[in-house]
Amino acid sequence: MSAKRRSWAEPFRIKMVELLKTTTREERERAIAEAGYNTFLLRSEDVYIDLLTDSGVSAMSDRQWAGMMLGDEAYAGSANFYHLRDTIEQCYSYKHTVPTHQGRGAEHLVSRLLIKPGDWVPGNMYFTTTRLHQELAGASFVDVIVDAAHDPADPSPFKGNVDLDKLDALVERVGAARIPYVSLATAVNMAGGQPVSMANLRELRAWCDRHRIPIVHDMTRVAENAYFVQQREPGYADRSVASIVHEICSLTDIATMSAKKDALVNIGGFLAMNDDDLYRRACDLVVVYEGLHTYGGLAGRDMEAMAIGIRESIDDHHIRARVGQVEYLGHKLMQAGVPIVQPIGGHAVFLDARRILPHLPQEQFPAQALAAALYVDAGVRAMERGAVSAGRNKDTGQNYMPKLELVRLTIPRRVYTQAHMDVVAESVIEVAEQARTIKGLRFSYEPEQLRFFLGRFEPLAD
Ligand code: PLI
Repeated sequence: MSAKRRSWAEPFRIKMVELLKTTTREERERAIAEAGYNTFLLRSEDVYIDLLTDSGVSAMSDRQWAGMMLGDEAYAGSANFYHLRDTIEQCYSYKHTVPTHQGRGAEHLVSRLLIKPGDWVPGNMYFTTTRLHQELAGASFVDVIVDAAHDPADPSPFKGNVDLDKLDALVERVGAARIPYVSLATAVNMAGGQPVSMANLRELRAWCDRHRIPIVHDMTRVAENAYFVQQREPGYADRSVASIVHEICSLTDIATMSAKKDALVNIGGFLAMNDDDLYRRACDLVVVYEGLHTYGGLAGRDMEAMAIGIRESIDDHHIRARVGQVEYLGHKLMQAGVPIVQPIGGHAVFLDARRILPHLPQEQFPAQALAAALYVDAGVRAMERGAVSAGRNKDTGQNYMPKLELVRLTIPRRVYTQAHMDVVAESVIEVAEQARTIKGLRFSYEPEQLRFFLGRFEPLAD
C-alpha cells in the first residue's frame, strides 16, 4: 500500500511531558471576566488546551535542545550565526541574513529601509504587525488578494493568490514609483492559512520585473504553503516540500521571517535578502534597534536551534503530520456542521463567527465573544481574528469591518495529541449548539495600536 493511503502519524515519539492543570467552569468564568473577555489576558496556567497561537509554542526536538548547548555566546561573529546564515542560503536561497528578535523586528527594519512617507504597499491581505510597521513608516496598505479570500465558504485551492488586476489598478492610480515593494505572504494567516500557487507567484514575479518593484516575502509559514502546492498544484506531486520552499523563496527578493512558527523555535526571526547594498544598510539599522548584525537580539543558542529547526521544518514527514493534525480537527468540525473557513488552512482551523452567532452584529464583536465562550466551556484558548484584530483606519479613525469575522483554533507544532483535538472538537460543537446564549461585547479599554493584544471588554446587557 502506498504511504499516501495510510493515515498520518507524528514522525516522533514523546520524551518529556508538561503536566496541565484542569479548572472548574466557575474558575474559568472568573478568569475570563478578570481578563476583560480577552483570551490574550488569561494566565497560561488557567488554560487546558492552548490554541491561542502557533507562535513560539512549538515543542523543540532533542537535536534542537542539544544544539542549544552548542551556543557560541560571543558578542560578535558567533559560530551559530554562520550556521544559521548558511542554512538560510541553502534552504531558502537568500544570500544575506540579518537576525532579529522575532518577525516584527524584521518588519520594522524592512519598512524603515524601503518606505518613504506617502508610499503605497500592496499585499495579499494585511497582517496586524506587518501593516502597522508599514503605516508607522508612512505608507498606506492596499489589499490585493483575490476576492475568494474574503469568502469563508469559497473552496478554491489557492485563496492566498494575488489579484494582478488589483495591482494594475493601483499602479494606474498612484504610479509604480510610489510602490516600494509588494508585500507577499505565503500561507496567508488572516485569510485562514490559505496558500499562494506557484503559477500565481511566477506571474507576480513577471509583473514586478516589468514594473521594477521588489517582492518582500513574509515567509513565516512558507513550508505549509509548499505542502499545499505539493498536494494541490499540477506538476508538484512528486516534488519534495524542501525543493518547493526553495523555489518559492528564489522567486522573491527580500524576506521577513518569524521563526517562531514554521522554524520550530520559541523565539527568533530574521530579515534576508540578495541585494548587497540593501544588506549593508540593514546591518547599519539592525545595530540601532536589535543588536549587532551577527546576533540581532538573539543568543547564540537561539540561532543554533533555529538553524536545526529550519531543516526539520521542511521535511516531508514533518509537514504532512503537522497539516494532517489541523485537517483532522477541521474535518471533525465540518462533519458536525460547524461553519469553518474552507479549505482548512495549514496552521489553524478558523471558525466562522458570523454564521455561528447570527444574532450578534459585527459591532458587538461576535468572534471575540465566541472565543471567550469557548474558554469558559472547556478551558480551550482560541484567538479572535475579525473586527477587533482589524483595528481602525489610520486616516479616518473608523473601525475596519472585515468580511472575515473568525475565531482561530491555532495548533502548536508537535505539542498536542489527537485526543486533545477530539476534546477541542467536542467543546466547539457544544458551544456552537448553544450559541444563542452568547452575548455581544463592547470595549471597556481600547489601546491605540494592535488593540487585540491588550484590549478589555464587557458583556452587553440583553
Ligand atoms: O510575532 P512575530 O513578531 O514573531 O511575527 C509577526 C508575524 C509576521 N507575519 C505573520 C504572517 C505572522 O503570523 C506573525 C505573527 N503571528 C502571530 C503572533 C500569530 O499568532 O499568528
